[in-house]
Amino acid sequence: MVHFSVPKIPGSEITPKEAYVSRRTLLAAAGMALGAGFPAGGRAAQPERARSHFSTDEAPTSLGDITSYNNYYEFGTSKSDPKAHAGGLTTRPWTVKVDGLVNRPAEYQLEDFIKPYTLEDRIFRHRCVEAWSMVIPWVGIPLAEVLKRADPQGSAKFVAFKTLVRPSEMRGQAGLFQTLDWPYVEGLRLDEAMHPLATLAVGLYGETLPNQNGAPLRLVLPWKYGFKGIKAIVGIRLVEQQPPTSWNNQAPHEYGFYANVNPQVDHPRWSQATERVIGSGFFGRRKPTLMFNGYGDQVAGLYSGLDLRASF
Ligand SMILES: Nc1nc2c(c(=O)[nH]1)N[C@H]1C(S)=C(S)[C@@H](COP(=O)(O)O)O[C@H]1N2
Ligand SMILES: [Mo]
Repeated sequence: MVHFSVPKIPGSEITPKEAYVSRRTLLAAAGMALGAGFPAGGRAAQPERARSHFSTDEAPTSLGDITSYNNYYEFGTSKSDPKAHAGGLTTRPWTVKVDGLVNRPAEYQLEDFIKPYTLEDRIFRHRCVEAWSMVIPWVGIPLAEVLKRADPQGSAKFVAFKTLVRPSEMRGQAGLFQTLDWPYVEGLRLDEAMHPLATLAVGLYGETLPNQNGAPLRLVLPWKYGFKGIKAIVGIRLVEQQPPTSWNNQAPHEYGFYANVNPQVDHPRWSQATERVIGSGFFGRRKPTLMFNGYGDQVAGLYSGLDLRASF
């Protein structure tokens, strides 16, 4: 069953044939494992997914733009580097470790990690701190489900995430010019991480995630700036203290821990009042940026009593 209509993208446009096939296989495996929702006779390549009611009705940005204009410093600092260089990253087998202050720590193979959950189409606005935006049709699961399975202990107050370190396949980690310290790390307060909008994505446009978008597993937080959406996750750890985060480490006066989208608090180099809509022509249409990227009705309650100017 098709739950929303997006143009069907020929695989040849995005990736070599083999990668395309393995993408479909991953999503199919997830659907198979769920059992439910498969038409008799099983069109295995298209497992049924639920459409999240959080999804926006705005038209998604084209697959071409979503996959060719990225930040992913493990592969270089320019927007074209991820598409040019992330293709060589080996994403299978892939191990995800969930540990720290939990009663059920575990190390999973990716397939087992996502198997218990129904994949959802989650079409979210995406706002980068560099003042550009997209609308991205992710396929993912709520982060909260994964945290509940781990059974956090009472002392757990934050969640820390880390990206793979593999300089042999990530040229930015082996580079002459130090950009960030590796691994890329991110973090959330536990209540933010438990919010139903917080998503672990494994797919895009109904197919397995392209490498440049963070395959095989990445975080999506639509009310926060894009840099919180850590890619190629290998570790999720429940901790007591606020964990360090990559861009905050690099330039604390420019990038805060919270990084909630806020048109009233400018970044020192970019006004956050408006955003350039990617894919809207050469000069790019600008539109006003919304508080919490338009997700205020859902998330504002997480921050009542917090000074959003001081805790940016
Ligand atoms: N590991 C890792 N994750 C990362 C980054 C990075 O450099 N390394 N860049 C971030 C930034 S700044 C943005 S805007 C998004 C961009 O990718 P996307 O369009 O696929 O979300 O990825 C985020 N996740
Ligand atoms: Mo970003």
